Amino acid sequence: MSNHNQIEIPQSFIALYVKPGRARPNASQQTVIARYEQCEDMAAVLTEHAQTLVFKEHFTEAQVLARCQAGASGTTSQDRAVTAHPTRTQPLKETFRMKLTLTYAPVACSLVPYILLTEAGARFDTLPVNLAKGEQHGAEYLRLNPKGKVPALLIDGVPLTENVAIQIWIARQFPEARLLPADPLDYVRAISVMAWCAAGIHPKLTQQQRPERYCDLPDSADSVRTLGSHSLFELYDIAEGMLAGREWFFDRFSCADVYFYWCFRRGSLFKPDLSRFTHCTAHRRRIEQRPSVQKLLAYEKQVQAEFAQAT
Ligand SMILES: N[C@@H](CCC(=O)N[C@@H](CS)C(=O)NCC(=O)O)C(=O)O
Repeated sequence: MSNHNQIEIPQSFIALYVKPGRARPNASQQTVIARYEQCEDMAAVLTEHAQTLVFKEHFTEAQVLARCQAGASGTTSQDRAVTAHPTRTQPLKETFRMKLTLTYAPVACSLVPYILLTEAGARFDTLPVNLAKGEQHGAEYLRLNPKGKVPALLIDGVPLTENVAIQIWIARQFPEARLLPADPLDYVRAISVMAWCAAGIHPKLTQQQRPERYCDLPDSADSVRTLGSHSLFELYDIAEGMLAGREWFFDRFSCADVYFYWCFRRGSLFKPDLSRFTHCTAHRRRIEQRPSVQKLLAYEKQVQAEFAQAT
């Protein structure tokens, strides 16, 4: 179908007016053309809006589409308002129906996504994993994460692994929580800190916890730990410099703060003397005042108690 101005109406649009078993549209040509033009106008407005969200507000394409979909299918005026006038202050969680499940173990680095999801106001479940019992190596868990590690974030049942990737996903999925810096250079610098936590600091913590994975010579555990703690302290020295005179690693609280918080807290649980790291300690105190972290700490205790009871 085409109108007098040579606008081509796609067959897929015309098909919307053709009832099952009928060959012809149940509306006049004029009506279909008018509706199509209206849709084109709306699409132009939405496209401009979507481009602003993607390029200026750093929303992902999936978020923009989810908002459009929520607006098209939603019945509440609030949902419609979100679609018509998206702003960064509107809670995205209303428009997101995806089911999130975090595999979680007390004290482990899975506390990072736990805190970030809480900061984002996301609704999520946890799947507690008892690492001491080796549940991470069981067939059931390996089906979720063949690497046998926490965290894994199940997004509508599909697992996402690796802490850095999970954190970036959360930050992008819940942009209104501003969990990564908006400035492009600071954004990648924050990822640089997170990658350093994952690839630089984390292995030194594992060296304290599991020295036998580093050297299987008899009676070597203590020297493996001592060697590891020297390099761990060198890394804390670097963080100490980064945090000097600052509240957070970047202009505001971000994923980098939460990940380093875990790195520092986990190290402290081996009971070394950390008194020289005054900035890292102050950073830890600051972060522990946040409601999200308080919630995590209470939850950690609860799971620890449940695990203790189960043994
Ligand atoms: N590269 C992974 C490492 C995760 C990891 O090592 N998790 C530890 C807890 S902090 C774990 O699950 N350990 C169990 C094991 O190694 O058996 C990530 O960054 O997510």
